[in-house]
Amino acid sequence: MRDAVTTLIRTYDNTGRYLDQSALDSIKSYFDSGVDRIKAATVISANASGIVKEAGSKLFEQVPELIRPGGNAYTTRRYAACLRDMDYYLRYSSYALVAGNSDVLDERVLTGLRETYNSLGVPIAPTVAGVQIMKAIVKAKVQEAGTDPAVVDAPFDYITRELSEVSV
Ligand SMILES: CCC1=C(C)/C(=C/C2=NC(=C\c3[nH]c(/C=C4\NC(=O)[C@H](C)[C@H]4CC)c(C)c3CCC(=O)O)/C(CCC(=O)O)=C2C)NC1=O
Repeated sequence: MRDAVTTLIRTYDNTGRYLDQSALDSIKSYFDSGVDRIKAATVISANASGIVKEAGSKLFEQVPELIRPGGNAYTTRRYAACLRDMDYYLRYSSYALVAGNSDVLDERVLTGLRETYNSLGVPIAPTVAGVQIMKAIVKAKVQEAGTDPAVVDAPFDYITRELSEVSV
């Protein structure tokens, strides 16, 4: 599991190069955005269960067939599994925010996920919609807390891109 700095150092060390201007700029931007990313992670940690609950309600409002007979989140067990998955995406996004890097998402969340979802008939499009709804809720809360919400995008968009790619 790597963060922005270790990833960069590894890349440069693999080819025996000193850090160049582009590397140093990207490390600087990692430190410059650090306070905002940590504040955003703090907002997530403090509101996690509320964020998941609200995002779930919004998702099932938008795609009500998910929780009707025949829907993938129908039955208490599958409904709970769906919210638990949303909670995974939120928690690991908060780790990725702090790390300034999506490596933890690849390593702990996304590997093999599409295959699992496909074999269980978990629909990707509404899952991705749920991730984007969580992003919007987190951004609103981060903004309310007086922090630049732009830092929030990266991990949620990464999950969205990686999941959508393989679904088709
Ligand atoms: C930390 C990394 C990690 C992830 C990401 C993860 C996901 C994950 N979600 C699963 C199931 C599931 N995931 C969902 C999710 C949904 N169904 C819907 O209709 C919605 C669109 C969506 C919620 C937004 C559902 C309903 C199941 C249960 C499916 C079933 O058993 O039939 C399963 C199968 C095993 C199980 O039920 O626990 C896994 C492995 N597990 C992990 O360890």
